Amino acid sequence: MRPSSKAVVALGSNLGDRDATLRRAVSALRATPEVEVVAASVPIESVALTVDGLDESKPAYLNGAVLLATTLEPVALLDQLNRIENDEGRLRVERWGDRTLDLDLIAYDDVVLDTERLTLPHPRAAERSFVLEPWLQVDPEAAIPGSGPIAPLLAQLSDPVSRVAGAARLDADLADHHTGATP
Ligand code: PH2
Ligand code: MG
Ligand code: MG
Repeated sequence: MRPSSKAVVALGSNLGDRDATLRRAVSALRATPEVEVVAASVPIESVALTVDGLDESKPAYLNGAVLLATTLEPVALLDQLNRIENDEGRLRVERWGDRTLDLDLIAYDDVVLDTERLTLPHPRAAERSFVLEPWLQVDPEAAIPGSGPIAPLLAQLSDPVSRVAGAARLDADLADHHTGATP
């Protein structure tokens, strides 16, 4: 087996029951062979960022991040993220538009890659508090290849994020663990 690599995945949802969707996604990651969820953030709330900038008239996002240990290669991991998005019945109308679930591979070890399907590290991660804030929760020492440690990067950003009062970490066990069994 390949040695284990470290990967960061950002989660986002701004349609439907956002919190439940993110928690199901973390459960699905945990259930994925060759993927271990090492740490999960609490959910945070953020104003929707669109191609035209922050848009308070759009439904707000819940965002989070998980730190993974995986023996899957980056594209194989991306396949699994896309599978989970599809299993969630991901609904997306336009680029950067509203969506039920978005799972983005943000970083994978120190890999730098630019292909049609996958760019690593994620090219806009360093500009987004809604990515860096939960990432800092799961990996305080993290750095972005080419941009440096995430803590000072986050300190420079101004897109607003807020904690959800009382929210448990996204990997806290679901009280309601049956999926799809009820009509
Ligand atoms: N994701 C986007 C576009 N805009 N805005 C927020 N607040 N959070 C997101 O996760 C997000 C977004 C594209 O993936
Ligand atoms: Mg995204
Ligand atoms: Mg995406």
